Amino acid sequence: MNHSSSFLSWADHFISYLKYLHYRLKKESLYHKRFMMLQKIMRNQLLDTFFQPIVCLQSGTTIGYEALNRPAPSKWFPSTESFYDFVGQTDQVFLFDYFCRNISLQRFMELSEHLEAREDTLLFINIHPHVLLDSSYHSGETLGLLQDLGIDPGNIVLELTERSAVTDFVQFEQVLSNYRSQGFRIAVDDMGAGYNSLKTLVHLKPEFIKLDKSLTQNIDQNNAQQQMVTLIIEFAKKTMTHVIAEGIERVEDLAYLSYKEVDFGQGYALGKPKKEVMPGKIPDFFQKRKIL
Ligand SMILES: [Ca+2]
Ligand SMILES: [Ca+2]
Repeated sequence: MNHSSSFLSWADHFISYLKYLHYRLKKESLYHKRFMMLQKIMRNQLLDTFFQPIVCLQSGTTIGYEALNRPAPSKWFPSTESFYDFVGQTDQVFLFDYFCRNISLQRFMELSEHLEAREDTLLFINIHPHVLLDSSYHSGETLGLLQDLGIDPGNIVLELTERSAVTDFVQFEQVLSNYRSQGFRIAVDDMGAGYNSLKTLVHLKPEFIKLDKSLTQNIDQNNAQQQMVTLIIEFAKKTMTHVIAEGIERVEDLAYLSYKEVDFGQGYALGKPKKEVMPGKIPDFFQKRKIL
């Protein structure tokens, strides 16, 4: 190799290295900016809480609401999903979970005064299963906040929502029984998506099973979904568990799921998530169709 070609090869390496450094700096600076934004969101409560009604498919009564927290779209987080993905990469998961839980409870109390049967209304709160398992997390903190706000733990349903695997079921059952003894109820969220398998149902014995939209949407046209949902409904009946079908947007899905005697439903066809606490409704034309 002559001098000029060895210089060229060295220069190539050097340029690649500079490019790599540039890429890393850019990535780190993006992370840093996003992290600062997350801190700002928590500090200044820059988060909207939406309440989506959960409706009894037979009577049309709203039994409760799921609290959904979303940051306003920003340059750093163009979508809610990108925001939650980022939170999951940081060491702020527990803190953020705690922040969301508190803000959901406070806002629900502020906004639900007009409800007729407020004392019977349930509030569904998403919670990361690992938060419950963390030894430094004390259930007493949530209880204390509920007491301050005048909420009975019996009105709170904890949705175990993260699509990550629960592996230590023995420990988890103990933690959940502690919560239940305080009055909380448990829902297994996104059933049919990710890791929430039938095994989870057997071990966690939830009071509610929330069927993921991947099982409920277009169910009238999909035999495999119908078989799976039928199986879960039968299991639920035998174990005295309530089923909530999520993602109901089409009247055909609503018709199929109420025909199969699914207890409750959630989705745009019954009520969109709103910044106010507004009861949902079975569409009028659907009610009429049922009578005819
Ligand atoms: Ca949920
Ligand atoms: Ca869900």
